[in-house]
Amino acid sequence: MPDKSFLNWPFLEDKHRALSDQLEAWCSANLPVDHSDVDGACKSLVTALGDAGFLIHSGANEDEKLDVRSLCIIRETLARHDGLADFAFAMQGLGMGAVSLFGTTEQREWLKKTRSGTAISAFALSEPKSGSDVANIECSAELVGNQYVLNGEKTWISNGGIADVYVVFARTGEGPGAKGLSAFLVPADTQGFEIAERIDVVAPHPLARLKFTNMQIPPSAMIGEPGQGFKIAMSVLDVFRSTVGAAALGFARRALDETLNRATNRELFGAPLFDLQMVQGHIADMALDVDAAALLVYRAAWTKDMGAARVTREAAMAKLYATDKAQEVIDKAVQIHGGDGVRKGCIVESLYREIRALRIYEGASDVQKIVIARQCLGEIK
Ligand code: COS
Repeated sequence: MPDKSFLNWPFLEDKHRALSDQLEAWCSANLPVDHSDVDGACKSLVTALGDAGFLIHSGANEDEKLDVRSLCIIRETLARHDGLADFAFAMQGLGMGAVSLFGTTEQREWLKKTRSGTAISAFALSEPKSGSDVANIECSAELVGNQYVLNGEKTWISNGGIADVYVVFARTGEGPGAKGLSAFLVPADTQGFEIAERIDVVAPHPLARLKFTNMQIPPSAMIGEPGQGFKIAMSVLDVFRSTVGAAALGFARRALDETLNRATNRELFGAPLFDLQMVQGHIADMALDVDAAALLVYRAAWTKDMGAARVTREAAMAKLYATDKAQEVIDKAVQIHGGDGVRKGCIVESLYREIRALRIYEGASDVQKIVIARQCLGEIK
C-alpha cells in the first residue's frame, strides 16, 4: 500500500482527499487494462474515465479554472495503477489545454465532448525540425481570402491516429520566430489532414506524424489572438508540466511499493533481502526521492491554483526533478528485483519502459534546465 501521508499536506484540501479515495477505488476495480490493442485500450479508457466522471477535471469551462492539484492527484493515482490509463487521461487535458485557458464559447463545445469521454483530443506542437525549439515551427497557416490554409507536418503527436480534434500550432507570420505563431482547433475529419506515419515506442501508446496539405480552416478556429501561439503553448505547458511530474511520481511510488514487497518476501543469504544494509540504503534513497518529488509537484500545482500568473519555474522544477528521480527510483527497483526485474510482464519492467518518455516529452529535462536558469536570471534582473 503506497504512503498516502502527502494527502494531509497543507497544499491539498478535503476535495482532493475525496477525489483520491474515489479514484483509488475505481482504479482497484478497473485497472490495469489489457494493452495488446493500444488504440482500442486507449479509446475504452477515455470512455470509462468519462463515464466515471474523472474527465471533468481534464478541462475547464469559461466560468471555471483548471484545478492543477486535481490533475496531479489523478495522474499520480492512474500512473500507479496503469501507465496507459494515465496517458488516456493526460492527453484529454493537454489536448484541450489551450481551449480550457483561451477558447471561445463555440470552441468550448469540444470541451464538453472531451470532458465526457465522447471525443479524444491531441496537442500538435512538435515538428520534425522543431521539438524543443518551438519558436522555429515551420508548419504554416496562411490567410487566403477568408480562410487559413494550413501546410506542413507535426510529429510525435500523442493520440495521433485516434484523436477527433487537434490543437495545431502554425506560423501565421505576425512577427519573427516566437512572435509569428498561432493556435488552431482542427477537427480530424477536415479535408487535407492525414496521418502520415504511426510511431511505435518502448511503452506503446497512440503516436503519429501528421501531415496537412492545403487544409482550409476558418478564422473562428483560431484559439486566442493571431501571433499569440507561442505564449499559448507555453501557458499550457506551464500547467501540464507539473502533471507530468505527478505521473512520474505515481510510477516511482509503485516502484517503491513493489520493492518493499520484494525485499520483505524474498530470502537471500538466509534472511529477507531487506536485512541487507545495501538494500535498506537503496530503499531510503528511493523514499527520499519520492517525497522530495512530491513536494515539488504539489508546490507547483498549489502555486498555480492559488492564482499565480506564471508557474514556469515551479512547473519546470517539478517536471525535471520528478521525472529524473523516478527514472533512478525505478532503476533501483529493477536492480533489487534481479532477473525478474527485466522479465516481460513484471511490473517494474513495465515501469522501466513507461518512465523514459516522460524525461523527453513536454520539454526534455535539458530544456527544463534552460527554463529554470532563465527564470533565475529574470529574478536578479
Ligand atoms: N508563459 C508565457 N509566456 C512565455 C512563457 C511562459 N511559460 N515562456 C516564454 N514566454 C514568452 C516570453 O516572455 C517571450 O515574450 P516576449 O517576447 O514578449 O518577451 C516569448 O514568450 C518568447 O520566449 P523565449 O524568448 O524564452 O523563447 P525561446 O524560443 O527562447 O524559448 C524554450 C525557448 C526552450 C523555453 C521553449 O522553446 C520551450 O519551452 N521548448 C520546449 C517545448 C516543449 O515542451 N516541446 C515538447 C512539445 S509537447 S510534447
